Amino acid sequence: MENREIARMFSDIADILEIKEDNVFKIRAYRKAALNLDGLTRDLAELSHKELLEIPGVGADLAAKIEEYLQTGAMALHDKLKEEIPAGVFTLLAVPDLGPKTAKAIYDGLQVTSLEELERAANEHRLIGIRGIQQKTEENILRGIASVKRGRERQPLGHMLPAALDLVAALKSRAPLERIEIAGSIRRRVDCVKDIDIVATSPDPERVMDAFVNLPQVQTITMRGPTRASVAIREGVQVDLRVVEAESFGAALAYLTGSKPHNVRLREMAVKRGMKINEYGIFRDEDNERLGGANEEDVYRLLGLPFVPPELREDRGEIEAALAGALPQLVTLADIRGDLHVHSKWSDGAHSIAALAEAARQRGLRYLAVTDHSQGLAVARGLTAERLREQALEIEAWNREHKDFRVLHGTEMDIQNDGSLDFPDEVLKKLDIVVASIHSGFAHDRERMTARIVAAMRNPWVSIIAHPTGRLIGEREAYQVDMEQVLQVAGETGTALEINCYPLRLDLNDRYARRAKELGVTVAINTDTHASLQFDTLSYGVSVAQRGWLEKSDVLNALELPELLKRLAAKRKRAGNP
Ligand code: DGT
Ligand code: CA
Ligand code: ZN
Repeated sequence: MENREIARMFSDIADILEIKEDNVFKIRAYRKAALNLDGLTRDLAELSHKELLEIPGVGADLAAKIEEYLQTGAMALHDKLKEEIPAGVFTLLAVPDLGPKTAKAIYDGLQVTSLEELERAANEHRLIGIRGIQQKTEENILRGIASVKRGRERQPLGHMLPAALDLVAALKSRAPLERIEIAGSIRRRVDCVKDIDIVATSPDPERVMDAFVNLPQVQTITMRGPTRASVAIREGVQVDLRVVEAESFGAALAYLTGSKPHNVRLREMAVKRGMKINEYGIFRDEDNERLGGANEEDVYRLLGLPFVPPELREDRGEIEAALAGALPQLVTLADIRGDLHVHSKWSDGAHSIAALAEAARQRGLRYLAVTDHSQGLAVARGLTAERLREQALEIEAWNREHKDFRVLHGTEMDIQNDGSLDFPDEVLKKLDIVVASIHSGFAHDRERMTARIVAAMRNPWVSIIAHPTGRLIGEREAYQVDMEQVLQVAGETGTALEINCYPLRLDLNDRYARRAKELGVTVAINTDTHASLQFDTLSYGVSVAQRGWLEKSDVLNALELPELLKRLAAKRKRAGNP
């Protein structure tokens, strides 16, 4: 997949253009395209020219640049611009919240060219005064440096899972394999992972090793043995492959899937029962007799446990639940009936309402809510109340023609900087659903941020809070917010909270999703689609829900349409609105 590289190049171009004070619209287009390429679940090389143009932010000009890179492996504009800016500036740009102009100013003023030097300068308060930097900014920069250092070691699941699947497919086509599985944190669907762990069986491990280290994705070979090898693919991502005996496959898979704390618990249980579990199998202590290990189920069965889904293996109570026969019936992708956060051409989406509905129906969904941005969000061409009324007519007309699928009319209403909502109740009450979210004022303190969200939830017409913490994995930390209070008020007011499926958001994360369930808060798993390809990201949101122990009944958009409509009406009724 070239998606990541091209996204990075676009983001570089945007940064340099910003330093050069070029056209703001051009800069914005590159940034938007970069973000959307990053979140794409399909390989850019597989997309037609027409499909490229459907990616938000990608017009003819940027599509040509993508094609140029796919054909030649280079992008002339990127290379030319990059020569104009000292490399040290790019190192600094990796720090979240450090804008291009500030990075350039720090570089020019202090000759700082590495993160370590930047950290020292910030600790010695030498940044204060540069382009208006104050102590608070300096603290933010230090936090940013810490997150980059962590980030160097970890990558979003949205990048790593496709990369891992890509490797497995390539290996399957080049070597004789019997079984092959991705293990480690990727199999557990952790949102941010360190490396790729793969386990396989083969009649000819040597040939598998050969094929593996010679894969086109491989950049360096770290280690190569007869049944085990480690390589680095692009961006230094480490990949470990082990070929094991068929009789050990299940035990090796369980061992390598982890998590480590989960495995420790399993081994302790085994010891108590006179057994030993390791990556080769499950053995009886007294005579070392092999009891199982070919299949992962053996491990759990021999411990007297039901199979524990990988998403739960974190030692967060799953062993106790398994022992008590109380593991959750996790929600699955097939349970999802609709999508309640979708953008059309009316604001900043790529597709018409009809096209979105058709794409959603083809994926087996039965309804979707069109929730274009509200007027306050000018950059996303937010809708005024007047435009919203026009949109209602189009949706009504569409629904009259189609009986097997329902388009709900909604809005993604901006929670403004001062905490007020972008539409008055008279506008909101005409809609089927209201999604509210924060798109500005990320720097407010915890109290103010929490108050903004709480106020939105107390409005009887607000159905869902979208991407409640605002994080972008690897790019932007969550804003300061008291999530416990947000979750409590969501429960009190009957407001749903979203798990946003966009792979760099996954917001709520797994822990907040679990807390939501504990508090009886309903969760909506929404794609925030801006182009119909993005419906494919639903699986990422479902994974987060699974890691949060959510069951079908915890998920708003797992409801059939009539029940959904009743549920949406319930909050309004509670507040005395018919
Ligand atoms: P990460 O950090 O995202 O790669 O997370 P994991 O869970 O994939 O961790 P990793 O790659 O270090 O190891 C893969 C699995 O192998 C891990 O989940 C459990 C197992 N494992 C690794 N090292 C140890 C160990 O020292 N003891 C035990 N019991 N298991 C280990
Ligand atoms: Ca791993
Ligand atoms: Zn949205």
